[in-house]
Amino acid sequence: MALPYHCIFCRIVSRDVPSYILTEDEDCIAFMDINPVAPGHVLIISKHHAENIFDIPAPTLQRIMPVVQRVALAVNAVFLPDGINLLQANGPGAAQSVPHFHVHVVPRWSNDGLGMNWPLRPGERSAIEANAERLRAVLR
Ligand code: DGP
Repeated sequence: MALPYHCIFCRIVSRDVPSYILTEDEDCIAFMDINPVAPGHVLIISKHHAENIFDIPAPTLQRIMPVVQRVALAVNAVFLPDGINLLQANGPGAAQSVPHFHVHVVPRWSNDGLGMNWPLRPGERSAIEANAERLRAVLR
């Protein structure tokens, strides 16, 4: 498959752009994020150019997730964070800045000030139920 030349992550896959690669296999590459929000912030990207969760083939995703787990275990062992967030953005409304499928492994420390946490507020039951019904209709 021809790689979109304009895609920065495809250029990392083809080694036209250097990166701090940690591990790779047939389906994915894990490398250090160039704009880390914390020490040990890693990206796992598909080698295949899929834009996001909507178009990555499910079998590819299935093979990538164990690599995400391996990287998370390594980040946990090396940086000893208080926790780890996996983050995977889809579309501009979700602040996806690189339209090539990737998963962030972000080590977290209590009170690290990262704006990824939200307060737990109970939702309105009738709205939750109505939304569940709309989704079940699509998932059926
Ligand atoms: P997102 O905004 O969720 O699409 O995340 C894209 C991430 O990719 C962002 O944290 C910065 C990182 N990034 C962008 N360009 C490069 C690059 O050329 N090299 C590396 N290592 N990371 C990059």
